[in-house]
Amino acid sequence: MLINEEFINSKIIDEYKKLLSIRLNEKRYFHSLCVADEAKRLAKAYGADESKAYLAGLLHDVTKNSPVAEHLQIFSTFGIILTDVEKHGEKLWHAISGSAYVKHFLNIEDEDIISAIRYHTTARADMTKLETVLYLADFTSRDRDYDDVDVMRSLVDKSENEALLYALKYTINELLNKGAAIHPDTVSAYNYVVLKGKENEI
Ligand code: DGI
Ligand code: FE
Ligand code: FE
Repeated sequence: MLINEEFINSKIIDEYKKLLSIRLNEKRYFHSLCVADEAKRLAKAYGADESKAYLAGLLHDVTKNSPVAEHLQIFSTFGIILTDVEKHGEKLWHAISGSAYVKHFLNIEDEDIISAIRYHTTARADMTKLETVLYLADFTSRDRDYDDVDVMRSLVDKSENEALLYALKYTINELLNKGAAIHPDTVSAYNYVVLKGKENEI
């Protein structure tokens, strides 16, 4: 891959931005640009590939504004079978359809990027560096504004694991308060980080 700055200013990235500006509403398009910048910054701090992080950040919500019919079409075309929790959690669909979209329609072959997009909403146990970077960048990008955003922003600069634990607790709490189902990958991600913390105490 080209060196980071060259890649980020390349025609390829311009083309992706153009596509996103058509597919997404203004707010979501801006969010995507912000997550790309934040993912690049965190990649540098955590030792992940900055260009891959930027691209994964840029494309992570590519199907976020898609109508139900498009998600369903992607699922059936690529043989994706949803679990019950996924069927009833429409907010989870864009991570699943988005990863298939970048793989099959944008011809992105890099499995790191594909899986970072796939798990950017639920997280999962034992995430790769790039998966973690994207998951956290989605919480701390400069467009974000929620109660604990300042805490999250200081945590990502302090400790990857502490930030991850805080983000997972925050999400699980929100879901509990809403009475929503918690995806098993989210539970596994939480358990994994908690147990890893205990191991380090021994
Ligand atoms: O797409 P974004 O808004 O940028 O952020 P995101 O992809 O993290 O999506 C956040 C939404 O996903 C939020 O409304 C909560 C929902 N979500 C996250 N984890 C789970 C979940 N919903 C269910 N049902 N279960 C989960 O484990
Ligand atoms: Fe998302
Ligand atoms: Fe997002």
